[in-house]
Amino acid sequence: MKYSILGLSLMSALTAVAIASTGAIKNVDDEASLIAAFTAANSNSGISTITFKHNATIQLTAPVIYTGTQPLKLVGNKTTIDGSAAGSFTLDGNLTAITSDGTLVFNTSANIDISNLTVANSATRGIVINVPGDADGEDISVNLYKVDILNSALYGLHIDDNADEFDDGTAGSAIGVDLRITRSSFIGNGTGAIDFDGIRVDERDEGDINATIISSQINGNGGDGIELDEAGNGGVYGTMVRVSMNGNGFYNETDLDDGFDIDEADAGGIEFSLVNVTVNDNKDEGLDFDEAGEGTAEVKLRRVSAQNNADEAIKIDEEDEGNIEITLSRVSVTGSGDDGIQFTELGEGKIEGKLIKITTSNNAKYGIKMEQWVFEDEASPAEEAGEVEIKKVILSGNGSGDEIATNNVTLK
Ligand SMILES: [Ca+2]
Ligand SMILES: [Ca+2]
Ligand SMILES: [Ca+2]
Ligand SMILES: [Ca+2]
Repeated sequence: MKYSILGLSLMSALTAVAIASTGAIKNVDDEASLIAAFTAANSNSGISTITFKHNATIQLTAPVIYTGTQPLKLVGNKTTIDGSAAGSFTLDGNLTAITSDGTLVFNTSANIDISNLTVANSATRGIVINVPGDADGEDISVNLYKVDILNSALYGLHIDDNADEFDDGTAGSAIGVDLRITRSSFIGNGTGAIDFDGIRVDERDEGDINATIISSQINGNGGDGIELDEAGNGGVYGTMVRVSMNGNGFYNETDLDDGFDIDEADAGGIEFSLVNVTVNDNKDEGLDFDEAGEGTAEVKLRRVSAQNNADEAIKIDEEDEGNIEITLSRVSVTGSGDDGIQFTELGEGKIEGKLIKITTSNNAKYGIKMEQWVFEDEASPAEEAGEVEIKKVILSGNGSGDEIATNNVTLK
């Protein structure tokens, strides 16, 4: 029997939960039973599933922390975990929040699978996954299905493979992060301190970020809706289908934030596809993709609508070796506070691709601006021009006129 190896004191705590012979813990429905379940899983690698009672509400008084090495599945059964008293943070002189707390914390490189669970009102972060610095082997896989993370003071979901307390520098583990999110929502997070996002992935050293997000809402977060932050060897790859990223980035009035922010540095590129996505009313850019170092930014947008974003709606910046490669079709951009669509390519490399069935209207500056430089603002082109195919592209009412603005890019 699995429980025969558990200590007596733990056994008494486990009276409210049942451990089946299959390695599952069932009927979690309050703080004591949740702590008991995590404590059991931390000491017994045979425990692979923790199942909650249907529709329970669990009030936590402290973070609940997983430290096991086995893959763990949480079956939420529509339970809500209220983290309003689960931990705290302090503000330093720069108004940066400092804490290691979260409502649910996983200190592991094992795969984490969570379904049908709500984490609400977290005093710090909602769900936190800390990848140990010495992790190696397979990438960690984080799979969320019908998970709602609502109204966290700091990050909603934070996957942290960055050894630095403030997520600076390039020290992290040798593995990457595979994130899959389906039918989930991240709403109203990041309203307790500056620069906290609905979803934040920090990946450093070796390894990629792979993100697949399907049928989900990432709305009304104080920092970015979602930020994927990768440095060191490796890139950012992924797909979003049927996702909204609306009304994010309002918390820090002196440095507003985006709907979807990708920062990729060092070797490795960005390859991201968005299909049936809305990016409206964000307080900085809608989509803000930055690629630096060796590597290309390859972005495919299909049926994307971006309205009333305070800065550019769709912005891609690429530096150093590598290209901007774009395929945009059925994209509509209106009411941006800067250019509607802005692509800037620097260093060695080109802008290449297609714009098909695009409308861009009533943006404060250009509807579309595409600039290819070796060094920004060089007097004359120092390399072969890029080429972008234009088909059924309509610009109207843009503040800087309704021609596509270019530098060293040929439209055909
Ligand atoms: Ca890594
Ligand atoms: Ca990289
Ligand atoms: Ca590059
Ligand atoms: Ca380049």
